[in-house]
Amino acid sequence: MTRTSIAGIQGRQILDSRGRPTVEVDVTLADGSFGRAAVPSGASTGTAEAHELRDGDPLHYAGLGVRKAVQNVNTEIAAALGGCDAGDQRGIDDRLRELDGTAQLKRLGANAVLGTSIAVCRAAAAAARQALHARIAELSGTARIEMPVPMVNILSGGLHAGRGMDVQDFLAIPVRAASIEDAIHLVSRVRNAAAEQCRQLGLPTLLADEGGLSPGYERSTQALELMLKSIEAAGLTPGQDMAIAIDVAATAFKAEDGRYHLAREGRKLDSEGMIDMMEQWVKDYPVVSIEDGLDEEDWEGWKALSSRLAKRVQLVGDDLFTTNGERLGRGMASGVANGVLVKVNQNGTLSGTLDVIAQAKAAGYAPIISARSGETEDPFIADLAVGTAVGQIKIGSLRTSSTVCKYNQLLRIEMETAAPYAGMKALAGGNAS
Ligand code: 2PG
Ligand code: MG
Repeated sequence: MTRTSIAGIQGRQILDSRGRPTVEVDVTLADGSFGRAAVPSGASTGTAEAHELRDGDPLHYAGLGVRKAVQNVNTEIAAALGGCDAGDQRGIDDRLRELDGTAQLKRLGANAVLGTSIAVCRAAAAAARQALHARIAELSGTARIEMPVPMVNILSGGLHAGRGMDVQDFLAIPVRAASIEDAIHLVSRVRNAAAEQCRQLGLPTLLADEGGLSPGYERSTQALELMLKSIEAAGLTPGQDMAIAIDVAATAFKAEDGRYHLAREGRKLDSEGMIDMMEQWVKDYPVVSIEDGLDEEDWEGWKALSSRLAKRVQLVGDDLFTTNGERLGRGMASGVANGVLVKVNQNGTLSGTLDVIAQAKAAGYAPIISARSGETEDPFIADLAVGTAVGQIKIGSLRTSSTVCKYNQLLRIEMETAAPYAGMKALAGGNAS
């Protein structure tokens, strides 16, 4: 036993921002140091994601309970990791994977495994009297930390807003901010202007899952027009001060017939048609980043999309890559995309997530740390984005405490470290200026 040996692990079931059960884990070390972590959960999920273990008991939270995952933390995981050195994050994460024994962490549950992995990291940071971002910088070999450029949800559709719009998210990127503090302030003006536009147009102003607005437009160009108007109404210049990102989340509307069903718009498009539509967005609007423009298994379509647009915009794989090194490697080998969304719970462990970030950076792909649409008050990803210096983060809108707690953590870190704002050079696809 040393000072940083794991002395206790305790899991519990808590609720996420959608009121659904999720896993929280506490880790205590021999010297009394403590770490706690809560696990997020997606709605538009990729098939290759690590497995979220749910009870399936219809009488308990309609089958969404995570009591089995919690039990796995409190029994098998606690027994296997008791006495292990929390300072050896890689060793802990390897042990967790080995104990589970399946590629997608199906047996113990990725929620049980990830909660433990992150709580261990926090406890180790506490033992070393280190800030969490500093601990992560050490684990990832980051020489110079940076404050990430936020990609902030303004308008939502898809599975985050009752399919009110076909496309899932329209986001704002503060292109010309001087700091994260400045960036958040500028986006706040846009978010408020968008709400005011909706009010004036008689559109709903109730919040979607990530705190964005859901105007329920039939066509994506209507949403893009609203984005432009909101940026202008905020006193900013579209493209110069504030650019636009889109998460199409196309996997959610690719149908059995192989076509993309834009139900609200009343159109069915093949991959080529989707690519034409995206190209038009880029021509007509200051769109600098497009995520999941095509389905997670439409590799041929992705190749065509990438050869058409990768030099002009950032093309991000979310469902496509699912923070999975093999899938990212396949994309790299075939020239697919130039950016990768990084979600800790898609991967399942902190070390595995850091590996994917390193793999992306080595190949010139832009990693973007991302929250899920079901979040908790755990601000871990703020420290992760700073500590790995990926340069970009996608959190959600500037509403609700599960989202705002991450922005607030970024504000604290900026004040404490005076780390420079990454700026537009962080984006892939010829956006650097
Ligand atoms: C996404 C995320 C966050 P979810 O698609 O990128 O917006 O959503 O967590 O539902 O997968
Ligand atoms: Mg996405």
